Amino acid sequence: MTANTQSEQRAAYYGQIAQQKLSPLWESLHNLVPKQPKPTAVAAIWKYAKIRDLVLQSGSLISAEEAVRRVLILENPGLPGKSSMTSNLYAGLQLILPGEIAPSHRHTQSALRFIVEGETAWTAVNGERTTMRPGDFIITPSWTWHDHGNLSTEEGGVPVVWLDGLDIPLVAHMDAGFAENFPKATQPVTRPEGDSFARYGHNMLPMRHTSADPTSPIFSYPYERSREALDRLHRNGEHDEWDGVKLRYVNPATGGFPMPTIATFMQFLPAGFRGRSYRSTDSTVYSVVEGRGVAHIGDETFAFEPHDVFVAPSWMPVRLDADTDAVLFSYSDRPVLSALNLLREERV
Ligand code: 1HN
Repeated sequence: MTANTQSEQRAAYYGQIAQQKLSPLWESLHNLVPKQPKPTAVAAIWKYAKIRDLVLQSGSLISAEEAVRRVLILENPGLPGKSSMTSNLYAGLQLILPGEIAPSHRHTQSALRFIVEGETAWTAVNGERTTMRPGDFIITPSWTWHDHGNLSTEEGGVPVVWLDGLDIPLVAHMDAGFAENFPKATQPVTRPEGDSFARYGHNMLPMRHTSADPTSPIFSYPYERSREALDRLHRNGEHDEWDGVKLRYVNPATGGFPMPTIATFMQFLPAGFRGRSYRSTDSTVYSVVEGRGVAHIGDETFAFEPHDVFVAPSWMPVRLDADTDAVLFSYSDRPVLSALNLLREERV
């Protein structure tokens, strides 16, 4: 039998079996069971200096009310049309102008806000509002009402931009998305600002707290506190050759990750740091808070500065260099990999 007739016979056979909703495993086995992860997402960077004006321009094209959420999605070039940053995670830059409200709704997707610029916006969850300040990491737990606003111009409002991180692709893959709108634009405020931080933000828990909620009861992790911890550890001589000084955010009631699907981290790299290479099966999105440096991800090299966002997909070697003292926030799908016993790490 010639190669040609064989491939014709197979093609005809594949046509026949397709009519019975069948497909030949031997044609796809190598792709289905790769020797190591082959992420479709690629390493990429979004330079804030190039996109800031475009984000602000969206403010004159559509109101927050009409848009519901006025966001430019950071779409991974390897996942066109998928509104995704990685296979499991979403990232977007949201703009809210003075006087605007982003109306209250809830959904099963978990969200984080990492504030990029502006100090006059608030977000509300569970009847509590918190002011959003640059570098703060704020949680919107799954299925909680949430609305955002920006103080009016009379109070000195400025445009506020933050990075949204959600588990949208993961929840879509699980077919577990539910959403609904609150009957009014904003939810009632029932607790004073700072209430959840007083209860949960001081290495203490309310006396009769028993919940093992996988989502942290801390609503906002202020930058001031995280920065101070990194600074103190650096001055104490803490220095990891891969990470510099790196801390993970926790749910104080469980010691676990702050959200069931998303882990978050903050790290300090001293000026002159030349990090060693590591890789992991979680995919990580970085947001630069302070300083300048270079991220080497796979075969790519990205110079970074404050407010840039870059992504390291699963199993790509990552190496970080800092030209000045630098602070990086990052989030990943580590809790999911970990829970499913799929987390692998390699420090070279
Ligand atoms: C969402 O609810 C927000 O509440 C931001 O600010 C981004 C992206 C997709 C789906 C829901 C928000 C979102 C989102």
